[in-house]
Amino acid sequence: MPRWIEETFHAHWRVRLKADRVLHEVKTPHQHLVIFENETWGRVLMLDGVCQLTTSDEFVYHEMMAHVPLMALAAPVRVLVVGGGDGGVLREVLKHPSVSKATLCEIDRAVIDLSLKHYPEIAAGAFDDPRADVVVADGVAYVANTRERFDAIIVDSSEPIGPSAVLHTRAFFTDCKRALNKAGVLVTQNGLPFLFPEHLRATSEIFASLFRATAPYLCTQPCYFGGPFALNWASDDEALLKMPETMLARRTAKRRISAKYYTASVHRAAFALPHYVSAALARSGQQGSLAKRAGGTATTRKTRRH
Ligand code: SPD
Repeated sequence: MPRWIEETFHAHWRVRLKADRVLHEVKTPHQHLVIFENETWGRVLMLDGVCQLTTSDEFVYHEMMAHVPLMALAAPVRVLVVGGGDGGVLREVLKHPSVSKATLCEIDRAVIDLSLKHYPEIAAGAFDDPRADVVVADGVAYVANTRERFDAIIVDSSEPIGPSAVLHTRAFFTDCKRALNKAGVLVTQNGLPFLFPEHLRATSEIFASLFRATAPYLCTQPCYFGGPFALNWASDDEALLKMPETMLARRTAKRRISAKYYTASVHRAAFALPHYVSAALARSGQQGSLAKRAGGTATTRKTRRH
């Protein structure tokens, strides 16, 4: 009798994947973790009943989390990844030759160890790169206490439930801002706007109150069922959102970034929002900010509250 493993995140519907072989299942000190094989998707990681990645499509999310902020920066040097224990974002960050240190702060050692064991091709050696600094710790405490300053902070969290809930709060994003260099960029995963517009709205409101320029952007991640997946961008450098496609293309070539999803034109286009997404943001009172579009990017400006 084959086992089917369900995503249990949604109250009224379930997606289930056939587990051809369960490779590991454990209740870690932080969450329920299961890794299994599926003929269509490859190896699958689910945490607390939510699909986090599959080896067949992980490149989409990991490339867009890393290259959109880093390609906008002329020469990113210090990067912090919060979460991301599978190493996929770290792998993409380390493709940028100017990066001299990439710190990855993951709360759950089991995610790192089991990812390396069951799909080492995702990290692809990133954890052994001398520029990688791997810290097993609570990301909230790490960001609150670090004296380092980063050119980019990438929050590769799971959903705002369980151990990741704190990674979606104003307090955490405020500390991220403090830990960024002046023209640094913060990006976070922001869920499925079709199903959880309030998640995107809440993060966007926090970002707009902390930063001069914020904008959600989208990618199509096949294993995250429910439409385009949102990432969210915040920075005090407004020019970074207006980076011309030609410049992004030049940097991609110069840095010799090979990617399967990211291109300079995808980068620019990702900030174009379907109406239902911008309408969800407008409902939060950000109408004015969304109206301020600069070459296809939605730039939000609000009074800073700190
Ligand atoms: N709906 C799941 C969103 C998960 C985001 N994090 C994925 C981790 C992959 N590195």
